[in-house]
Amino acid sequence: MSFSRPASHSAASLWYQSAVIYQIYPWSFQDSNGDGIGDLPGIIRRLDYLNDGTPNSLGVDAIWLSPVYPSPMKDFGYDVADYCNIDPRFGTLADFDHLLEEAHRRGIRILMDLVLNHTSDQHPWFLDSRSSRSAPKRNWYYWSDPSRSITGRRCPPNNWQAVFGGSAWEWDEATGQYYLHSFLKEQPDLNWRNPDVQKAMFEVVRFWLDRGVDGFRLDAINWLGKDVRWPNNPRNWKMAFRSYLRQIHRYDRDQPETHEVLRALRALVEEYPGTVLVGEASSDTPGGPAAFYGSGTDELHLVFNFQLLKSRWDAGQFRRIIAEWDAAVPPGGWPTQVLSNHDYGRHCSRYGRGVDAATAERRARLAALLLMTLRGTPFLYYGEEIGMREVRLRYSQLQDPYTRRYWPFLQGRDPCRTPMQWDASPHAGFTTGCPWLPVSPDYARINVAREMEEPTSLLSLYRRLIRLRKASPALALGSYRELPDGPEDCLIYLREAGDQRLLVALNFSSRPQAFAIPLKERGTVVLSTDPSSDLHHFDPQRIRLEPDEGILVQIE
Ligand code: TEU
Ligand code: CA
Repeated sequence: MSFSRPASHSAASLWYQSAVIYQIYPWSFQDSNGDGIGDLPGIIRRLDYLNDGTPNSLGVDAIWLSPVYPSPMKDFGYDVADYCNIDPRFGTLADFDHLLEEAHRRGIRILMDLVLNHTSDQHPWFLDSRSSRSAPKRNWYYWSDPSRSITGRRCPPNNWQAVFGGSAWEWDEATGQYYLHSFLKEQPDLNWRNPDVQKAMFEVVRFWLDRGVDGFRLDAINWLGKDVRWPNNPRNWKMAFRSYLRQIHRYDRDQPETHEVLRALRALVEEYPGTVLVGEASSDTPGGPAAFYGSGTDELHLVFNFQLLKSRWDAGQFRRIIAEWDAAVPPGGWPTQVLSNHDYGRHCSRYGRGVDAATAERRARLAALLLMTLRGTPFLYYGEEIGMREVRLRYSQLQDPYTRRYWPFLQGRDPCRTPMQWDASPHAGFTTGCPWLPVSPDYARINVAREMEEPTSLLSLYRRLIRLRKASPALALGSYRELPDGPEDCLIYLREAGDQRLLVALNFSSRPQAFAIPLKERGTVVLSTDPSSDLHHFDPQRIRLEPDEGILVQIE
């Protein structure tokens, strides 16, 4: 079952196209030493759950590990103070090597989260940079003189806003200049126009690839370039609660040099066959996230598309987004599919908002069928497979500065970052200590142990879908073709590879749907999301879907 890096570029290098990738938020997956914080030894203990080579396990092929580097944890690891080590909260480099070895032994690959745009303000590079205007690393970050108001008062160089609120410029008294931070003031932006920055960061990439890591999730890539003439951003006249959304981000990100960096990074990882780069770009980046595939083979292998997870639950919206994304990815690139993550929340809560519990449960099952049968690499967020919900928290329980700043007006991010729910023991088996965020009160019902034994549980559905996907070239690598002839509230598509043809029919409505489609061949229903369904024969002239039901059909 284990594997090693391919000797050269071959089909094995394209492993990520048929893989199912699982995001672990290390703070919340499994604590092993009772401090209430997840850690690497804890993840090792849970690898068999992720994939032990038998149908009992979830069957995922790779883990994307949110940052585990030394960090002051102002942004829970996305403020990196040392790119070539492990934060003591999570363990040691030896623990990491052990995790890598144990994962590889099970055929599970590991992607690290690489935060290119900024470091922690406690990183030695920034401590040097801010030490004086003539410091060797002064130009590794963006520094600028203040502007002056008409009354002569000192002001930031321009109107740029930080993603997490307030000006994107922080005054540094010691050297009498401002420095730029697109996110928190504790996350100063690196100056990627400086070749020394690229050189240093590429040494970090080699450090982890030489250790055997299988790739990287690249954080906030469309922020990498800035217009260093510091022009003001134009106003965005749409009403928005956050000051960041009241600007058009024409100059503080999305600059051409980002593509130069990504092409250089791609060239580097090509020296390590089988390495994958998956980029995170904001949905409103010009040209859409697909722009970061470049020609298809000279920038990133995969890029997240957040349109689906930002869309309301509507067949027409989903139909349009899926078709646009499928067409946008250039040949040589490969789509991704994602419905939940550590920033944008859990889809079970999102699609369950405003409907009764039974409908929410049916929608969660339908979303699982959609995610696992679309064309493109599916990314699962830890706990999504058991139907974890977002947790209502009191202000005093909040940890994330972004969530605290906008609470209670915006849901924020802590509610989707609560501990994994393993079983019905105290703290859901996540920790023997006091968890850093509270475990959801529904853990006695929503947990791995209970659902593992329940054949009709959501976990059992995900396990079955992942197995079907891995056994089916049409699902893993086949074409996507929508069949537009069904009801408006239904999404119907074909996945085809060679002589294998699979049809998926999803009823996004809570009404039964009975209809015909102009397909000549009949089929066999392989799976329904409705546990009570005994559907077997499929007749395209007489299709019937129960409310919120989806079916997977093998076409004869
Ligand atoms: O996210 C970038 C990003 O766009 C998100 O910050 C999003 O805008 C925000 O969470 C509001 O929903 C990446 C990481 O995924 C995020 O966790 C980090 O906080 C951020 O970069 C800074 O590194
Ligand atoms: Ca711990």
